Amino acid sequence: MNANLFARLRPALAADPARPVMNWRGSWITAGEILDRAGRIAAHLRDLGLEPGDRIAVQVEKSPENVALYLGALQAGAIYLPLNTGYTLSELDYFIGDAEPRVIVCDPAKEPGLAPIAEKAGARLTTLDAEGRGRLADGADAAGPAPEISAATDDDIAAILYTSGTTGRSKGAMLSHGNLWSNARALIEAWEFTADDVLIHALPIFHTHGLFVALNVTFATGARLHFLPKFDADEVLRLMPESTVMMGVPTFYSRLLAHPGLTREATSRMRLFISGSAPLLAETHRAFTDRTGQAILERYGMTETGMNISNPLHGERRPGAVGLPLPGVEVRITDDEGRPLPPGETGNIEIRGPNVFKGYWRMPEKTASEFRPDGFFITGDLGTMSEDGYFTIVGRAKDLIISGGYNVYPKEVEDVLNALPGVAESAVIGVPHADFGEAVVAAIVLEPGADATEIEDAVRAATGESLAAYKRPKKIVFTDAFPRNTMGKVQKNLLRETCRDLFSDPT
Ligand code: MLC
Ligand code: AMP
Repeated sequence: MNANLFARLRPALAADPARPVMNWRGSWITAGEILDRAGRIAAHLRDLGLEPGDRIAVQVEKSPENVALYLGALQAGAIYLPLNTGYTLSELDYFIGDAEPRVIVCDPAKEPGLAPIAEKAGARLTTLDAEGRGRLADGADAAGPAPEISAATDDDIAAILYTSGTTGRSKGAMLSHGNLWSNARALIEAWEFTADDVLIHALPIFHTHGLFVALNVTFATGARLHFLPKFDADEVLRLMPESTVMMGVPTFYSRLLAHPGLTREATSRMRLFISGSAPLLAETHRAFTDRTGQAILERYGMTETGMNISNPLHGERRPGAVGLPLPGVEVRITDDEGRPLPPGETGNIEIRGPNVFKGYWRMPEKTASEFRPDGFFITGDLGTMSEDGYFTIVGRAKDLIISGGYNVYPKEVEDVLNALPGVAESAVIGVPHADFGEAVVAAIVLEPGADATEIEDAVRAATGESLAAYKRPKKIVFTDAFPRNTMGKVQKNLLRETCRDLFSDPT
């Protein structure tokens, strides 16, 4: 049997082609229309020279055509490589040079800048805009019949998602068809997704959460979705009476709580609110229950593994905890040698299961260093398990900031700052922020004689040029020296303490 993820998602869509499944700006798109577009795009990608196993890099705005591109790429046997729409050309240069895609799909506005990068990589460049128009769509319109679904095994790679690293160099996590399908099935079972569900989809579709968790689960079950270009609290509240489930990052929930329209009545038709990608504060969880009578279901995952742990659909959804291992997923807490620790003790969170990725693209040594000999993947997150089996994330061994659900590795930002004349050294930290959970802050030690105002301008110019907006420091603080431990390492925890009220409301 063909293990291509598309072959597994297709049956529920093909069962009733006339069924409206995706609401985009007030119009419903049918299952048959989505499959038709995916097939045409698959045919066009083949015309462009794309062969099974080739990478296709995609940096386009969210649209139904972008979804069809994802499905069409799978159908054609390509390895789908989605890229955050906020990435700058210098970030794209690295991803494209590393992944060597056969085809790149970009917004027409990015084409002039990307053309030399594509040429260097030997890739074909084509376009798709936010309205779903461009050379890719034209090519699909003119394409011949859809190709057969490309044959794949569970172990073949379906997608590569880049995830930043503590060294500042991003790594491409290779996810197989089997990884993605096993995780979709585990979530369908745990959250009891059915064709009766209607999902509010307000997440971007270039990350695991909005792409795999939300779309694979929806398509596999024949559920429907309200597909929004981005999160908008007014729009989400307007759609709640005709929806059953929402998946979001904690910022969605804090923004909803700040909206007077969030009431028991407004949410009464919803059966499930899911949160993940960043820690949900227990106080947000409780405030949401007080306002709506509904307990948010928090779950825990990551790019390399998909979803691992989830609070139960039936049973206690514990504020501050991420719940119990998903079906088929093994979770353990270990010491630094990988020895399991008893309940109540804090250690490394390690994962094993059919959801765990195949390794980092062209980085065998890095891959090997993140697995234990018995196959457990070391997540870099720290946690604890209670006597009754609930897991809680208590911190991160990796130096990582999560801002509004996006990951920022300080090293990448520090490298940009340290290269500026006048900066003696820098330390980038995450500081509590009511909207984004954590916000990026740069602490800088100036070289003697350097002017702080000039450096602020230089930082804004340099980060604006080379880093996506969510990675840029929201505030810069200057200090004479950093606190250091006896090994000379900057004590970021102490810096964070000093800066903890930077974003607090003075009132
Ligand atoms: C936008 N900005 C951010 C930001 N998002 N800054 C920091 N962190 C973020 N997350 C910038 C904008 O560029 C803008 O900058 C300014 O902040 C204000 O933007 P905004 O209009 O308030 O932001 P908005 O467009 O509403 O976006 C906020 C958001 C969005 C939270 C809705 O970031 C979002 O959809 N996040 C979801 C991320 C996600 O899907 N994560 C899943 C990863 S998968 P300027 O300079 O223009 O003013 C994963 C695995 C798992 O983690 O377990 O799921
Ligand atoms: P990413 O690499 O973008 O997939 O981000 C994955 C990281 O997000 C994990 O390693 C965790 O640090 C974090 N994360 C995801 N879900 C949660 C959660 N529910 N609570 C705390 N952290 C989370």
